[in-house]
Amino acid sequence: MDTSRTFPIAAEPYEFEFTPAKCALLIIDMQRDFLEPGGFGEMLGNDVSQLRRTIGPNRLLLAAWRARGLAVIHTREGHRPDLGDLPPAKKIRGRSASCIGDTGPMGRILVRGEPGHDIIPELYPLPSEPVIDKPGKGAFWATDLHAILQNRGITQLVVTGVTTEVCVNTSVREANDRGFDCFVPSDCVGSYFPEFQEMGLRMIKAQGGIFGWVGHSTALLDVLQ
Ligand code: C5J
Repeated sequence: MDTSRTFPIAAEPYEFEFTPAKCALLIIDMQRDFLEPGGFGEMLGNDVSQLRRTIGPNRLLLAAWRARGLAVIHTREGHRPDLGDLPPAKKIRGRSASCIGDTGPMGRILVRGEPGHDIIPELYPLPSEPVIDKPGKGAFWATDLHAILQNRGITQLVVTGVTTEVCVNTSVREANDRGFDCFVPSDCVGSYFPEFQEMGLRMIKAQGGIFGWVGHSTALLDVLQ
């Protein structure tokens, strides 16, 4: 397969011109605290099965990307152990009994180096795959992601992960403003809330693809396999 070729991929609002050699798989925040039973997300009362259904499709996509030697980048949301990068507004938001930095079911909540902050074993990064530690919802803010993508000649992103309406949407919008074309496979992104899953995807593809394209992972796999 010639990865520098362009393949039209079925998508909304219209086909996505997929050029594998120029396209990174950006997997957002598939962290134990968000996805695993007994983690912080479930402790807050969320139904983690809504996120866990994305693990299988992400595994297939990740395997196909790796098999073709294409760029894979992972992100994790979290903060320095000294919490020096945690805005006070983010810490107190929600008036929850447990907040970022406190001890949760899988170590200190959203703190780098803690078990709950790490990526789920099913999608664990290879040593060659950059892991972007981000203090915010967007993958570009206060990170070196843009430089890494530019240095590899990446112009397109397939964005997967959780949650659809928060970190996936924020990262797609940041990427779009920086000139990247983003394709979001609907089966590889998840929200705790079905209505936000639907609206999060509709917002991306609305108005002629105002932030990007939405499709299904099988359309990418058909090209890569
Ligand atoms: C992510 C969040 N990853 N919902 N974080 O979406 O706080």
